[in-house]
Amino acid sequence: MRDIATRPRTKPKPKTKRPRLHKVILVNDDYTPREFVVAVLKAVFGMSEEQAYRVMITAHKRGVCVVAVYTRDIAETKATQGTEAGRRAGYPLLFTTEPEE
Ligand code: TYC
Repeated sequence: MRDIATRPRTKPKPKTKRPRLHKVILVNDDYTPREFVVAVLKAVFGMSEEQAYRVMITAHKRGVCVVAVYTRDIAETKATQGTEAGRRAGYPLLFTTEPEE
């Protein structure tokens, strides 16, 4: 009787790839007060006053600024929290996400 293979002949390939990171991007607008943007950056992203001011003023001048990078779920949650905080206060503040290359 011939041998019957009971085990796979090749080792399973270990899945060690790190998950792709996603950027959270702050988008400028003409209506949200600067201090409000700074307060949201501090509350949602745990930034200091100085870090938050720098990110806010960069978005204000250039149109957008990368706030931070996270795994996809966390990036999307934080972007939603920031955008929602603006919406609740009646501002068009917008955070978006984008996968890193
Ligand atoms: N441009 C806004 C103002 O002059 C401030 C602001 C900065 C709004 C960054 C949004 O992502 C933003 N009041």
